[in-house]
Amino acid sequence: MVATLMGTIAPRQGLEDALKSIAGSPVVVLITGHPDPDALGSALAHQRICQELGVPCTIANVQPVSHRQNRAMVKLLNIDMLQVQSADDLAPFKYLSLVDTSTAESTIDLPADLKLFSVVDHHKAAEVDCAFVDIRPHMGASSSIYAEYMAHGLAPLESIMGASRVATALLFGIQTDTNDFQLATAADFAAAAYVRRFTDSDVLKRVSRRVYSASGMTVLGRALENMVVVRDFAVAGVGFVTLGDRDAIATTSDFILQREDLDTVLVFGIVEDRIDGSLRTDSPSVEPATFLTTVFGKDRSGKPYGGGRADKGGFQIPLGVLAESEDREALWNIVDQIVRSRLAKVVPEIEREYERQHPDTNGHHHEETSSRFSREF
Ligand SMILES: [Mn+2]
Repeated sequence: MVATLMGTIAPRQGLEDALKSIAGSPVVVLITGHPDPDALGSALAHQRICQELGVPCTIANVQPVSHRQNRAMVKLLNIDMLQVQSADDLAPFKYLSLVDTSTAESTIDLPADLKLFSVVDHHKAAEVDCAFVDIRPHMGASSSIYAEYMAHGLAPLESIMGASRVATALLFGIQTDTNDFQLATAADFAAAAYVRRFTDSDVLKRVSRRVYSASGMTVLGRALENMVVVRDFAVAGVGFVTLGDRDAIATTSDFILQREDLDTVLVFGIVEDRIDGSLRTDSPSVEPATFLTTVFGKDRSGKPYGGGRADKGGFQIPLGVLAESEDREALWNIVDQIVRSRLAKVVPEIEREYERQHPDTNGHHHEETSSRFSREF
């Protein structure tokens, strides 16, 4: 309880007081982006604390749970979420609580009378103004912060019904955001140790197991087939990928990086109306954000296409009106060629290697590849 040293109240007490002051008013925890384990764990804990204090709380999301493991977590822990399509769906709520972020979902307009009530996060943020704010960038996970509230007596896991659901979600959140505890601080370990006693080991084991879906393996297969290697760098285009499989691009990149002679891997495909890609690197000299900006530049508003905090090394480039093209084969060929020529700025040998490794570029191998893409979608 660091804050007490400064003469202010402990965060746990601050949240309790703030929630007591709105007892009976409906709160929504609207998850920003694709729900991940840390956001889900924090949201469940927030909901449980609200219930304890007589505040009705609903967890909601706009964007789908896109990662297979996260879908398993939602299913195995019975996490009930309101799928929000438009501002109307949020009309029943008076207050908005944000977890694991300090910015609300931007893909929908929030109702004007939905009031920001609380922010609990571990990402650095600009000043936030609402009834309760606890932003601690030194913590490895927002789930660690919520676990700490509970350890300090706010809806303690010892006393609440269904503690194992909340505890398991929190542990999974901490585990995921700290990269299996490699990045965990002493406070994260303390939080994890507290929740660990209440977790459901069977669920944890089932959720943590890394499994490739059939479609994920298809994406991986395409990447291995189309991969071009220049020294320790590899690039692989995977064609069209459905929104539900977009995480396969990142897992494919992770997989290829395991090849011993490679230290930087870029995998890209077309997801809906954009190029969606993932850069993974072990190289001490490659900084993903710089690499991506050098290769792809910035958008019109001056923002880089990649380097978002949610997915380090992930990038998205809108295709604009090109996305409307009905000739998917032609569209893919254009995208594939553009990415390669952009990469040539950083890896000049890429074009030559591509020709060498794909000698049939304008011939039948190419058509075969393309027709496989179009057959699938
Ligand atoms: Mn987080």
